[in-house]
Amino acid sequence: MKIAVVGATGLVGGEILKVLEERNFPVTELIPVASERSVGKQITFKGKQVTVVSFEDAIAAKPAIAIFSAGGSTSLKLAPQFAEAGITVIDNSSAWRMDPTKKLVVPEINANTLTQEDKIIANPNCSTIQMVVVLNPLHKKYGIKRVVVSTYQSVTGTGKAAVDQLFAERSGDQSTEKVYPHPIDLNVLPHIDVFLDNGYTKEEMKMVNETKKIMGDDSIQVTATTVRIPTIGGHSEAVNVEFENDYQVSDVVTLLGEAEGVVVQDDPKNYVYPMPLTAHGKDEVFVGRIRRDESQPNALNLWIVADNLRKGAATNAVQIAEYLVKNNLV
Ligand code: 2RA
Repeated sequence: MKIAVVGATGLVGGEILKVLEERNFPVTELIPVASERSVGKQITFKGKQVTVVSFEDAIAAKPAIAIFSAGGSTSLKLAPQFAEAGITVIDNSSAWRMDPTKKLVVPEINANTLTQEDKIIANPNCSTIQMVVVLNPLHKKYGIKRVVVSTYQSVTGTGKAAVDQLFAERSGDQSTEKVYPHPIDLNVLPHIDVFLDNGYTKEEMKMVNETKKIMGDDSIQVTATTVRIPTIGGHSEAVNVEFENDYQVSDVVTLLGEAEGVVVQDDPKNYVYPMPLTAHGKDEVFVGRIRRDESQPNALNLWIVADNLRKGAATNAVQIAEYLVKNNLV
């Protein structure tokens, strides 16, 4: 199958190439695509050099699927052009996520809603994906009323320039481009994406709105504080959940242990809990610190970690592509 990766030279684009390779996705021809200034560059895929092409050449090559990771404005402009050419677009930007005519897909939860008619499929925000993979099985069993989440997000979520800023600050180099309005090394920024009129950031409202859409239940109340921290391995989340019904902690552990895409790491006495350092480069979502919230009836505390470039972006997109292929939807 011919596959285009739009934004192939970016951090997420590079991860998509790795994940396609590792998961042995049936690629007959890889078409790396990027903006004008990267056209002609070489990228490596399965040990071979492949030349980056323009958007126009990619559409003319008619891949079956194009995985986009090129930002919202590129996606708004180009995804419809790819779709009109019969190419199924899986888009990593926020451009289409809340469009009621587009599906917002986490394969473990709602890939079964996809049809051949879905020509632009939205990949959710990284911090939302890892949370809903864990919450969905709990919602099915106990009914979630309310979620309070605080995130600790990796600089890789901002992109390569942010990783460069972190390491430049750490080495004392002041000349590197500043992506954040403040230093990030030895600091914590309660600020991800832009501030909105309601005082929340766009990242926080993504977590609120996307959770309801993916889990197909507008009654789930979510409130979020999203925070950037100086790490690169993945995003971490402290999640407080209030259920309709009571639960046993041991049943929650068993349920999550059996949930698709979830790994329980919960043995605090032996210092076992999820961390960005151990989640880095992995496709699963890790959950630990599973404990009763003793201040509220039917409430639970969780600690969730995943590699935001993997399950939060590349892996989720490739899993959608795998589902399309397996179910003859492309
Ligand atoms: C971040 N959620 O971590 C974004 C990336 N999509 O900044």
